[in-house]
Amino acid sequence: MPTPRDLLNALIPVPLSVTPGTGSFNLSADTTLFVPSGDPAVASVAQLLADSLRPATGYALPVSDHDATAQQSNIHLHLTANDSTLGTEGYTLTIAADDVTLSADTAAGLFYGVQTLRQLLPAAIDSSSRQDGPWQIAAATIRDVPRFGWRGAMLDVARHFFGVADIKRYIDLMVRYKLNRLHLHLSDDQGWRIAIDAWPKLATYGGSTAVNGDPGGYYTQADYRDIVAYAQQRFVTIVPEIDMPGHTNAALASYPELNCNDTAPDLYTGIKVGFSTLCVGKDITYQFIDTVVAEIVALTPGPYFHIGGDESAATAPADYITFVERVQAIVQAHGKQIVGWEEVSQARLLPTTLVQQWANDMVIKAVQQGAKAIMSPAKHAYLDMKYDAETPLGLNWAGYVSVQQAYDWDPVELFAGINESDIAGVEAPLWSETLRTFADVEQMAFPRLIGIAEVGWSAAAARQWNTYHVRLAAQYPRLDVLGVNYYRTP
Ligand code: TNX
Repeated sequence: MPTPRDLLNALIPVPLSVTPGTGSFNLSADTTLFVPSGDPAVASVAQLLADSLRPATGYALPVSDHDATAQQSNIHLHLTANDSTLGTEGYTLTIAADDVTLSADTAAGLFYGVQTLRQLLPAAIDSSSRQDGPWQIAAATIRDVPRFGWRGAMLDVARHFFGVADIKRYIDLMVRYKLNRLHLHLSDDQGWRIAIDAWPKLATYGGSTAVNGDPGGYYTQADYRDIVAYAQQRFVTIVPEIDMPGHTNAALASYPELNCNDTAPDLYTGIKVGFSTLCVGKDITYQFIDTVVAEIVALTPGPYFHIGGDESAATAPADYITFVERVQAIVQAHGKQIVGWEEVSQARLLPTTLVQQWANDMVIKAVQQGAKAIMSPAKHAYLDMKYDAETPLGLNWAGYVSVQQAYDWDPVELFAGINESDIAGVEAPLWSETLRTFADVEQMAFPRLIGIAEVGWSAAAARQWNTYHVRLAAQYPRLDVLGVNYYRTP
């Protein structure tokens, strides 16, 4: 069993600074969580903390805004008045023998401090049934600020569909490691996964199947709102992606008028890419996109809309550029910031557009136009790549991505000419051609996603594989308690 002090050295992502103190704090049946009065966002963070600690401890852990007591053994959440060094997501966590004090400029910062606090308790804290304590936390002062604002995961719900409960579980696992963007790949050749009222067959027909003829599915707009609200409460921004002009067979099969020859193709359940395209020359194409964007934007409080744009081999190159520029204007008119896969770099981009690197160096062209980069290099960050030759699931077109390979890279070292200030952050995509169940998703995502989370949060100088893999081993008992089907390194 690791000691409280051991856990202080096992945090992932590794914080900016950890200064050990003397003794330890004891979470007890008398512990109260104190929050400032009149701040529902902070109270919600405290409630999430209390909810996460109650099952294993069996303690009441009330949340109160009457912090007038001289009692000890409490947890205090404070909003600091403009400690500009903490930024919008940083926090300070002070653990003393008597009390725990968590401070941040924002509720998001407090939420990240809470995730740190959870990792400082024994793994049994995550059990859904009552466990024996003691529930001690080593005394320390921790100051922590993320390196990048975009710390993402992407789930391909198009090749195989994963329901609302699965998405919530993914969010729960992500936020433990301080990830803050969940990009949902909502449409592809094999399935359209969100109901659009004005074009209902997209979901009911285009969403009816999946790779290999596996069951399809789609989110109703109520489901989608539910996901967004759940994510928002946990400071995760949902980034919806409608992939276009390629990767659109499901839409083309649902509505013949979207095809240049007015003929709907069959639904597709294979795994080839690059054969479908919306009809770039038709007005109805842009009416369709405008409606789809409008309906999704109405469900999306986050500032981003991802237009895909990858692997459009069936679109003529000049048409591709025309298309991306027109769609960029549509999304801008609906008030969202555009995200696109690296191929969109060939078009004239808005300076606010974000470009997601995955296979090559096209993103340099985007950065030269003032756009910022999201780094998802397939050979490090693609969670659908096999770990090694023995891995039963996944693909290997970008090579094998071992646990070390997923961790041991740095976003600024990928391309000469792309500097820290050009980079919005990192994202780990998980494509689901070979993943039929959520247990399969967990097998590919864990533990590699934890490494990507540290790449996104922690300072480059603080990251080393030699110390990381020891800290990662300390996470495995937690994943065991949570029932995560993670990949065990041979
Ligand atoms: C390439 S990455 C794709 C996806 C596939 C993935 C499989 C990207 C933008 N496009 O359509 O699912 O490879 O790894």
